[in-house]
Amino acid sequence: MEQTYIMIKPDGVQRGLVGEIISRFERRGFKLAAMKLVSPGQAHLEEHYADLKEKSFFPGLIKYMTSGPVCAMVWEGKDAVKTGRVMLGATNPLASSPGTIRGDYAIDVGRNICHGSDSVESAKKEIALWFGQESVLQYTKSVDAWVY
Ligand code: RTP
Repeated sequence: MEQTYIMIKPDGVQRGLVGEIISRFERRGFKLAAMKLVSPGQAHLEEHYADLKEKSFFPGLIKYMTSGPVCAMVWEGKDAVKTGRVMLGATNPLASSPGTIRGDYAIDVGRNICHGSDSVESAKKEIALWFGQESVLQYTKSVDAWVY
């Protein structure tokens, strides 16, 4: 089954949206494979967002992302990467449809609550960066037989 890296950004944690976001992925039928609350350092975030380092908003993005703890998660299921992005909504919350996480809870592109891997390849890199040798669990959920 496909895995994706989903991260609740500092504003999502501070606004008390961790439970809400986890709940949406659980209710959809995805399986939580790893989760931790961490305060990432600047170098770690610069690596995560390495492809954006030439963007004018990069310094502000790093400052925002180091402003508090984030909730790092791995979610697993059929088409988890693409579906995870659909559930998050567009990068700019004002362009996100109601019913998506950003469309329901955010306004500003610089405070858009959550991150989701944009491809299976990035998901693999991001899971390795955020979880490294730590265990991403493999287990059976009996409800899976009712989801698939
Ligand atoms: P993410 O990586 O956070 O899931 O976001 P994304 O793929 O939808 O968007 P990306 O273009 O990779 O941008 C990463 C994050 O940078 C911030 N951003 N600010 N114009 C701006 O001020 C601007 N544009 C992007 C957002 O936090 C975005 O999620």
